[in-house]
Amino acid sequence: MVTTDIPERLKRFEIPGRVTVLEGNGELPKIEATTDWSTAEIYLNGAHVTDFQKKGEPPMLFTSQFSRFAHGEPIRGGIPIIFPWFGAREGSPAHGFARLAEWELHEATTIPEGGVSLRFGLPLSAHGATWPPIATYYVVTISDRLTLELIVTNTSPDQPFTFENCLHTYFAVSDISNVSVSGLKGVHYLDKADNFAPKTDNADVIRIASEVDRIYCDTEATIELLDSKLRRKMRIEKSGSASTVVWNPWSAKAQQMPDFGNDEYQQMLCIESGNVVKNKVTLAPGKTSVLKIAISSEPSEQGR
Ligand code: TA6
Repeated sequence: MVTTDIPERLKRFEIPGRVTVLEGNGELPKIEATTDWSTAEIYLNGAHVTDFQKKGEPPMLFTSQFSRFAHGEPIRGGIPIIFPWFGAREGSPAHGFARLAEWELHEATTIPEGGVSLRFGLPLSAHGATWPPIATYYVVTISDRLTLELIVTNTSPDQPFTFENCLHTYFAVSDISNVSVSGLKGVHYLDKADNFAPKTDNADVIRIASEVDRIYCDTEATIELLDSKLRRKMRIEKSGSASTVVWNPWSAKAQQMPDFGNDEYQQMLCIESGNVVKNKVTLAPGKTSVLKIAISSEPSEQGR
């Protein structure tokens, strides 16, 4: 049930100068975190990180000017949590129910040297009655980097649990023409923009000049996203993730998306870490899986 006093209920998690709970867009509760190095904002709706910015740097995440902000609707941008399935599923919401649910904030703490850690839980009510018993947590740690952990435990006494997950991260870029991506050379991928055709790209870096929707499988490699205009390199280090998805809708698809500007494809690139398609996860009863990524940045003198 939707209540308007949620921010008040969350006030007990506030930490002066570090963690503030306030009303965000669409009157949704939002947490603002401030650390010695950075700021971040997270909506309870989807446990959705919509902003991460290091002091003195442009934002690292892109969120659409046209995003919906409403209970039960996905936010366009930031880091949607894709779980427990990736992509379309007949009769069910695309990309699973985790990004549509209002998560609970369980804990907010400071960490040594001025960082902040927030722990969220996915309420059982988000699953629906027929879903297998699982416990799902999300830990967001903000410091000079943004670290995210999606923790899933199969609480069934006797049934395995199979799922997909993905941290569908929208990176902010100066202009898509200034961007190159490294870390995926020679890795097999399924080209969703070409009817899931299996392909391999042997170029040292990927540049984006048209629609790209690629599911790279069997790779735990660190990815680097170089923005030559900003002279910034963003890095995605990961563990517990065997898939990387690279997505930019480009112009024609952008125009079909009601919650995305016609030209916004020029300002973003999704590089998503998770376990999808052939890398889906099966958890034995009582077992836990952790998908962890750390997003950092450094200046880069490298041009194009
Ligand atoms: O991860 C890439 C993708 O699956 C694309 O195919 C694209 O449709 C995108 O996610 C966005 O999906 P959404 O349901 O958020 O519109």
